[in-house]
Amino acid sequence: MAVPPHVAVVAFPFSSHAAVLLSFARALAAAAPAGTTLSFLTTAESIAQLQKGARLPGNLRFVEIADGVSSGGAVLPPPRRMELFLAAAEAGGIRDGLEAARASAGGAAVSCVVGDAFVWVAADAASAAGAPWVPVWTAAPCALLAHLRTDALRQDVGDHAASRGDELLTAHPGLGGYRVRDLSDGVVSGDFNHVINRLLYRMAKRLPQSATAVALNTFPGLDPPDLAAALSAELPNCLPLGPYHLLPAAAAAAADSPDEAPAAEEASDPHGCLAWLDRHPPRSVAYVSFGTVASPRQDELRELAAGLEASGAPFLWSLREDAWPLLPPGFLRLPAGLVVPWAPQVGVLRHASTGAFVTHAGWASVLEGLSNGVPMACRPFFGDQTMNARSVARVCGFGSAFEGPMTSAGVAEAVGSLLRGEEGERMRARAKELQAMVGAAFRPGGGCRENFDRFVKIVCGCL
Ligand code: U2F
Repeated sequence: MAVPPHVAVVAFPFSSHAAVLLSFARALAAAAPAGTTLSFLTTAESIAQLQKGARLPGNLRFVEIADGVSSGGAVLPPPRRMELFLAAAEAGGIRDGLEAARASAGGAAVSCVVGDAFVWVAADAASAAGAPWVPVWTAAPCALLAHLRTDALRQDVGDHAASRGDELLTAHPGLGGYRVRDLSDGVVSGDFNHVINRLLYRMAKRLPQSATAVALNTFPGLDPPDLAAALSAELPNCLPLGPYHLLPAAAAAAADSPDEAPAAEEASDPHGCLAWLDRHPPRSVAYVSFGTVASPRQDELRELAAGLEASGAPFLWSLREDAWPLLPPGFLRLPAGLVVPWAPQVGVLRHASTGAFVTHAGWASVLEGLSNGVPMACRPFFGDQTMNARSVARVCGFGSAFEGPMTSAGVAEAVGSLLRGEEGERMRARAKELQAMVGAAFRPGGGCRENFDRFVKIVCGCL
């Protein structure tokens, strides 16, 4: 009798990455053949965070891996903690994790290593264990292509990133809709030695050599055809099967395991965001969030606050509590607004009252907005967010983007336009069109469903 698969899923335990990958792993757990074991490898701190969410399915377990931090690490800045984690992972942390996974699965060796592409060092551990490596890319395909093409882009742009900022990258197939200035940090400009930029550069070298397949957080039809073609030319088995946040419910429904579907759908709402939205008319509310890392400086926060007030629209703002004292006096008591430290974002974007999204253009947020047909105004801060904002505003056309810091007039104008303007109506129509494409891609026989089935077969050794 064939040995059942044992799939290790390796997380990048920072920002929203681990939560996204866990949701991906839940979907795999629901779709994998009976008897499959899944081990989710992440650090102790990340396990503690993730355990606050819904319970794990029976065939999925956490396995702790080293964070590389000696005592007192909690006070280290995130880039330093990332460096330590990656060094530990490369020095045997993933290999030891695979061994711990084997031990906790009654001796069943890991048969496949799936994982966040950021932790590309898992490719070596997988190879040492004789298992394929199947990375999951959580950000946008355009950013991945830019990383894969970094050497060519650097050669083209040279030291002229600033003076050539407005030039379109028409010489680079798939990137012709983006300007030099839109490229992610560390591709042709920025600090090439920043831990994330070094990681992405090395990752891009390894993906084409070592990946068996690559999961992409997109759906057929979202990206320009030449972008999809350029990625497929560089990477084996590129599988667009996102938005990832929709996978657990889709996989549970396909597997007919009703107890998994609610866990994937419901997020707790301790601050009453959904009840507050219930009290507003359809498409009247602007929802504001800048994800898990970005935080505007005080002057910009105040501009944003003034702009929201001036827009006259009701607003729901997810803002970390440590930033509340930076808001203008009395702002937290405005009757038009609700400021909360955390919102059940997917539920908020799905709510009929939400009409506009002011976002940092983190890729998960962009997909959550578009899959609910909500147009958005993007204020990118770092990393891939500038490319994502360009995708939203120009390449795909379902929103607008601030060029630089927000001003109160700019915010009032952007929010007013999204909620009431003709231009906003056009962007909403495009967002709805894309929402319908997502719906079709996730129906039986749809592109994402088929690609996810293929992904599961590759990972579980059935292909
Ligand atoms: C990094 O992104 P972030 O974590 O900053 O942002 P997103 O990719 O948009 O993910 C944020 C997630 O947090 C959730 C939200 C998203 O799933 O629904 N969330 C929530 O549930 N409630 C809240 O109040 C606020 C957020 C990075 F910074 C980006 O540049 C990358 O694009 C991204 C993907 O790699 O990772």
